[in-house]
Amino acid sequence: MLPYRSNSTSSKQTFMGEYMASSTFTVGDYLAERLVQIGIRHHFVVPGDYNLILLDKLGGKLDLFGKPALTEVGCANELNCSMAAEGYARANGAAACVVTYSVGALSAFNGTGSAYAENLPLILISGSPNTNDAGQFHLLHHTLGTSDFTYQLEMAKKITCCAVAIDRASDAPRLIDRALHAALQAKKPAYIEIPTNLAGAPCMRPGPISAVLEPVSSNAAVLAATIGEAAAYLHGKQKIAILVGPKLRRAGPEAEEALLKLAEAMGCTVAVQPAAKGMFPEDHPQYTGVFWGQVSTLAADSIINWADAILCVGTVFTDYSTVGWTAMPSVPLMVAQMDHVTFPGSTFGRVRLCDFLGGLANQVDRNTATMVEYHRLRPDPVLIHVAGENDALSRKEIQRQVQPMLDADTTLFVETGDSWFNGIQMKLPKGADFEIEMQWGHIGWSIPASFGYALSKPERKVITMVGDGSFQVTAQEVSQMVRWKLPIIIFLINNKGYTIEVEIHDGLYNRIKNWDYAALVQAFNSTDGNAASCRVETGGELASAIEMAKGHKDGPTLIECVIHQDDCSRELITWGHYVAAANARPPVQM
Ligand code: TPU
Ligand code: MG
Repeated sequence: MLPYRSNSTSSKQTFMGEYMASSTFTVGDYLAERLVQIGIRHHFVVPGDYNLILLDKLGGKLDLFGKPALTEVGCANELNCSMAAEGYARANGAAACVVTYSVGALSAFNGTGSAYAENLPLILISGSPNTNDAGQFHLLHHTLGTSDFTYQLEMAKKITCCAVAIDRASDAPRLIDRALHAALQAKKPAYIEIPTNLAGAPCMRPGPISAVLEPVSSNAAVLAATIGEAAAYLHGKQKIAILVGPKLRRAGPEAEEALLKLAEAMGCTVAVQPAAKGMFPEDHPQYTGVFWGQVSTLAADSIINWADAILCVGTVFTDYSTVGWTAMPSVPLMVAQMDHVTFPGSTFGRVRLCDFLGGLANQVDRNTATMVEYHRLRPDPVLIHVAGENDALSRKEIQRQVQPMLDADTTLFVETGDSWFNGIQMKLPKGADFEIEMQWGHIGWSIPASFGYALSKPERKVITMVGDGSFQVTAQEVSQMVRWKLPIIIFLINNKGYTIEVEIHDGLYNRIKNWDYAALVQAFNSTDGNAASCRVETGGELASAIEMAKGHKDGPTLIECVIHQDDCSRELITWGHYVAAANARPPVQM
């Protein structure tokens, strides 16, 4: 790990020095304590003068053994910082991103939007102007050049479940707790704004953390009624299927376990939406693939379209996941979400997903009709062509060679682009995990997000598949993988352009400047880094590069895989046609 910054708050300081006696408990200390108590161990930062005292406080928080309780992780810019925190929240359950006012926060809003869309409790913390400046109508740097300093809070309200600005130190405990509680409950981001002259201001000590952590429990009467309604919905149906969506994981491991129990009690087929890949074990006999209409895997669509009842769990139906609205299930749905369940004609609130699924498992009848039919429909395993050593590298050959790298310890990150389709077609062995950002779909997400994820779970083998266009958006953050010596393996698929956009709608704007990606990573090494990188153009070269990557442990490995510009998956082409058609629908009202 990196040498830790010295705790400059332990001695008196001159700048804002009046609050700096080491024994004084401050607003910054309060925030640090709460972040640690909710399980955060790293905070992602870009410094700026409005947040420096706060950073000192967060970095100065010590654990019982006198070691830093929060490890500060500097990022190259605030977009990457927020995306790294987003990835960390996927692995850790919550994350913190600390930035400066406006110039930092407005960039970090992007990763915050991702956390909202992807249901992750990312705590965005921004330093802000001295509390005296607004009343004195001062014009300040890093602002719009007016004396209104409320705009950032107002903007944050739209992309978080709770946004608070601390105007007085005495309000800090209440407001910080409110924001953290809201984020953890809703699995959405929250925003906390701390003026530069309040981070070091004296503050009350926190009460028990249960006030922040305790989940809202199911209402017993509603739970019983919901389970009764669900049993009635399923009763008399002949062909029942389960469809799992991405919100299942956000409801916690208890919900995933309860779903497994319910599925086994029902004995029916279980398909997943693309963004929920890996949320039901792929080696389970009831697993029937990824359902997204015509580009489904393992013929999941044939069974979902045959079913007369679909129990949807954590599902999200969007233009992308329904392949341009061509794959909305046609039967009336029962949809169980994190805290409510909806039936055709009724909805029940204050029901925790794990309680509902677990309770229903004890009340359902076993009905294997969809499994019986699926055995007749299940496609035979595809015969995979092994390319010759000197054959030009192809998308399929990359897929074939990456597949055996996936094991129980692997987490596969797939980026927007054909990497989505290539990754979704891969088979996840038991224990392997899959991360995708399909709702927000920000190109470049996978580089900082896999970095943040790997910091939280260094025991996992992280593999990232990313296109050349996406890589160019956030490439700098590979340098943090170098700095932290994280052995992330990046497969950069260089098809010389924005192929996913080509398949939706082509134009010259989809061509990009080619880079020497392998050389760029060497530049990040400078004098003290140990990233490995290479460029491969044949199957044989890829095989050697993978062997090299497996042995490279004290830094990332980037393998630039050069393929032909027109080499893309059939699924992307099909999906692109339907998404283009959905985008092109004429206005209903002119
Ligand atoms: O495999 P391939 O070539 O499709 O992937 P690559 O090279 O990463 O290209 C991705 C192209 C792409 C764009 C430009 N996918 N979506 N977009 C639109 C877009 C623009 N800006 C952001 C931040 N996110 C986007 N999704
Ligand atoms: Mg590309």
